[in-house]
Amino acid sequence: MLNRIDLRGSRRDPRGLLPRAQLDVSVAVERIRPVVEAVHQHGFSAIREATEKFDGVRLERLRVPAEAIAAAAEALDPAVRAALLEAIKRARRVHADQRRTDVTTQVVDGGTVTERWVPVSRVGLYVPGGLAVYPSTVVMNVVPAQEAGVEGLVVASPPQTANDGLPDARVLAACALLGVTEVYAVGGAQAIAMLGYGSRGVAASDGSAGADLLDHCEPVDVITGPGNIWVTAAKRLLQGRVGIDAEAGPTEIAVLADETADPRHVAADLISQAEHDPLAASVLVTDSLALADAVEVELDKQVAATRHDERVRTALSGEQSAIVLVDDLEQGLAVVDAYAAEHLEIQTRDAREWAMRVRNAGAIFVGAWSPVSLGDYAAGSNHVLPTGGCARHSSGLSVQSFLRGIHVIEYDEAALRDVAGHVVALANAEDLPAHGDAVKARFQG
Ligand code: HSO
Ligand code: ZN
Repeated sequence: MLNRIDLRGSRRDPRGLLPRAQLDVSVAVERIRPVVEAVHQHGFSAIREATEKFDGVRLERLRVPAEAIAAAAEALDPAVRAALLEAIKRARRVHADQRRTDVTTQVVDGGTVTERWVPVSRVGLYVPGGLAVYPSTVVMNVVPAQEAGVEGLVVASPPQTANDGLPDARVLAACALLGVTEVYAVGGAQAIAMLGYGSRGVAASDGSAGADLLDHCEPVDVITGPGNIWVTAAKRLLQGRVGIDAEAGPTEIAVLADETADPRHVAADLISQAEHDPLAASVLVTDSLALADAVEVELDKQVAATRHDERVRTALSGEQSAIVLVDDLEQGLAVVDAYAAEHLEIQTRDAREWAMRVRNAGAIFVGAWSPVSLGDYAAGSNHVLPTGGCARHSSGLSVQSFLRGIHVIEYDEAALRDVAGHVVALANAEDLPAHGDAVKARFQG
């Protein structure tokens, strides 16, 4: 079912070896630009129009009433409630440890620089609908923002015809369990535009903007959360005006395994992420031909029995999924490092040692008892992770995503006098003498 790439005996450069699902976000940006611009100009009326067109729902109001959120929490299946509470508790423990303390450096006598960590004021968290609904993603977005100390937390999620035009009930219930009260039933590019520009519209005077609407969404400072290509395109368009987390593409799992791995587990893990999306990538890198063959056999068996078999089969047989055969784990490590998977499992002898040597991955799952699904829901780690090779330069969502490190500089007279000559010399070297003058002025009669 999976393509095989045989690197045994080959010295091929592993960079670019594994094809990735082709998603052209720049084309999508052009498609959604008019929607985003309309929301900027007209606010509510444009959001309503886009929602009617793309979601088939006519919104009377954007904001989900408090009673609906409470009712969703009330109706939540007790097992799901207990699971969400446990997931929240574990995520809080991990993310609370990510909080930063301010650091003051005494640069010289009388001169300090303090790095002060300040949360952004207001964030918009996007929770997708689509092929699946994601109450767990509510947890993964909200917990780090709360632990960072963000005061204004807004969730946007597409309205579901099946839930009377409200977001999915489990998403609403997760909001309730986390104490989030500002939730909007808006999805897609129009949701991102609403979060970035607010819902009032700059052309409110044309009477179409719903200027009198009681539940307007005010603009946020940062937008996070995964979404489909339209959401990603809108985030790219809004970036700069607001901060965004990494662009989320289709999910990926890479497994580095040797002959000690259990083929049933490896196959199950490859299927678990393929279940998200026909464009999802599942990659096995192994030095054991016997394991590769056994995983293939298992995949045939398990895919036939899995619920979303069609989606999984499409993902596994796509060009973005593969079994890569290598001579040894050293070569395997080079392959997974070059690939920079969103999720990387290490199922080998001495797994922890191999894991410590990995440079590029969104998250690393070590050994036989740490499957990606554990991290998706209840390890305490975050599941909003860099895809598409972005793990080479970016990290997953964390408390840090919601903080700014502000430098606070405080020198006294003697300390400034001491360094004045250097400032003047550099200012002159850059032909910016007024910079030097600003320092000199303080020491001239
Ligand atoms: N594997 C997804 C997250 C997720 N899985 C949510 C299940 N629900 C991207 O990391
Ligand atoms: Zn998942």
